[in-house]
Amino acid sequence: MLTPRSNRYRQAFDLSGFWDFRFDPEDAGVQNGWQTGFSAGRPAAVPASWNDQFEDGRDFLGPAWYRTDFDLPWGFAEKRLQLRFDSVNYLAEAWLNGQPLGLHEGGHLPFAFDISPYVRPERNRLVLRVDGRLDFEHVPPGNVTGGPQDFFPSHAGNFPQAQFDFFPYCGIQRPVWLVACPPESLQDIAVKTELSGSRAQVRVHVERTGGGSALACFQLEGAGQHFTLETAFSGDSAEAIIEVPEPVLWSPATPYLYDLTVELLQAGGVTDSYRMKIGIRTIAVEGERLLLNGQPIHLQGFGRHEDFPVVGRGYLPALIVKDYAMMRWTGANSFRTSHYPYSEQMLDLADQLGFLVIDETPAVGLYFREDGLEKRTVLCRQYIRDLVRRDRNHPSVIMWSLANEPHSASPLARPFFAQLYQAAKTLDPTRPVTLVSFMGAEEAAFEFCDLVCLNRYLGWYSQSGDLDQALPLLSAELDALHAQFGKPIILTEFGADALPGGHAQPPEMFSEEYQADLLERYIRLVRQKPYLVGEHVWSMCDFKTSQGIMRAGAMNYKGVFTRDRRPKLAAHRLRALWHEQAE
Ligand code: GCB
Repeated sequence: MLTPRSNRYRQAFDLSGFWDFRFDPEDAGVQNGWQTGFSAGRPAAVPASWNDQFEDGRDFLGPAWYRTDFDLPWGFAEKRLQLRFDSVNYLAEAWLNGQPLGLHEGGHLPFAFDISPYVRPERNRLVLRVDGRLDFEHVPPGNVTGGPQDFFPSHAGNFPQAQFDFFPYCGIQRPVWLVACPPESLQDIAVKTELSGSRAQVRVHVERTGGGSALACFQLEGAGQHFTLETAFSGDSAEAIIEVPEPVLWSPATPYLYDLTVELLQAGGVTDSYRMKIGIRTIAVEGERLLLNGQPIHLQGFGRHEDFPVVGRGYLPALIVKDYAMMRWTGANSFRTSHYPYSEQMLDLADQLGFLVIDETPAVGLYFREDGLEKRTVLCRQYIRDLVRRDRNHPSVIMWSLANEPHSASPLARPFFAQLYQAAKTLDPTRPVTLVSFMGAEEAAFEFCDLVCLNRYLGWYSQSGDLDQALPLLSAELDALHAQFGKPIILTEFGADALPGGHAQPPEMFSEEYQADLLERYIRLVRQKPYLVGEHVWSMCDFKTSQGIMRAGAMNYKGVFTRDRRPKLAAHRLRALWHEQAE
């Protein structure tokens, strides 16, 4: 699915703004009333989570109703029209002018409905029912009874009862687009880059809608070079391989981007065109190393969240800029989109600024029981497919993460992840595929994943307060995992809560000093072991969680920045360490 863009042939109109909104606690289905015009709603901002916008809806997870009216903008007549939702959490059902458009399950990834048959030049009414209620069959799951919450003290008895450690924000969380394309248009573009010697091969695959004979024209521009190639469509697809001598490679040090333009040529000339930025680079696992453009790379950075006061998980461009500024200030070169795909705009900036991204599906807190397994399998396959299709052209994305911390002890886990791993590899053979686990030696999926990604909290949840005991145990476990799997390891989470402004000498738990010391000792250990190819601190910023006895103020305080992005002592410590490593 192509990211919405505007040019001479196509147009994307952002429907963001204040939409009419109401909660529907009785699940009474107000849809019919809303079609015909009664207005009992209140304004809600789109995009944003609804939970923190009002006094009375924080823990209300749905269903709720959104409604907006629009006229077709100038130039939209005679086009193929779609409504594209960048992210709605969790179930979304839409109607246009009373006609059902469809139902979509799962937040954080885009979906689109064709609206050409139902749309009018004026006074269109779009109605959306959104349901974010937690359910054991959903991914991520919630309200699990007799289930694995016993394993996770941080989730036991929390409210709302999420099977994961972040607040289950709901609503239209990213922009909604009205997209106009020519009746026959470009549908999808996939770019792969390979290096051989001092040349690069840029392989571009394009899909279109409509039949008849047509050509695809490919133009690549950058670094003072310009390449043009034309190929005929065979059916709905066309492919070109562009040879680039002496390319400028994309990397964190030089995040160089080329312009790729694809045009659709039919009898009358150009009928559609799409331009995008691409980077030329390779990423591979070789032995116990991770190689970017053939050179070993070490990841230093964060696990994090899309989370901010008032907007919840809503798209906030200034926050994205700020977060990159803060990550850069610490010396980070990478992050993981824990525990769901982030906005496409976040990845656009990663491409531009040179950050490396582990791109994760929304499959967090998975557990394995026969009931509901089939549905979860279908959903997880949908997530990996939609994630790869959305993000495969970003040079910053160096790895796919299938899941975070599944409860893989069940024998059902291995075949489940083997299948997902294969699906990811088929969709994208160019990137390593991994899974993030707390199970260590017991994680069956590590046998086939390309890297081992491990979360560890020794010195916090175990060996609490005792780093002298924690560190040797961690060191021994890492060596054993390396001996067992023979793969590169990334420590994808480690950390300690620190209450902002809490101090202690000698350091003790919940103080800023203890957090800074724990992180420093972990990082110094990681750097002694060549098979460890990355360290991601948990977490970049403090973030909102469900309420529960493990989370004072319904907050996870493992951030090295506060929720409003002020550095704690640990952020300064990381800055010193990561700059020292760079020297
Ligand atoms: C984890 C989870 C993360 C939690 C973190 C914690 O292992 O992956 O979502 O927030 O631990 O702070 O407990």
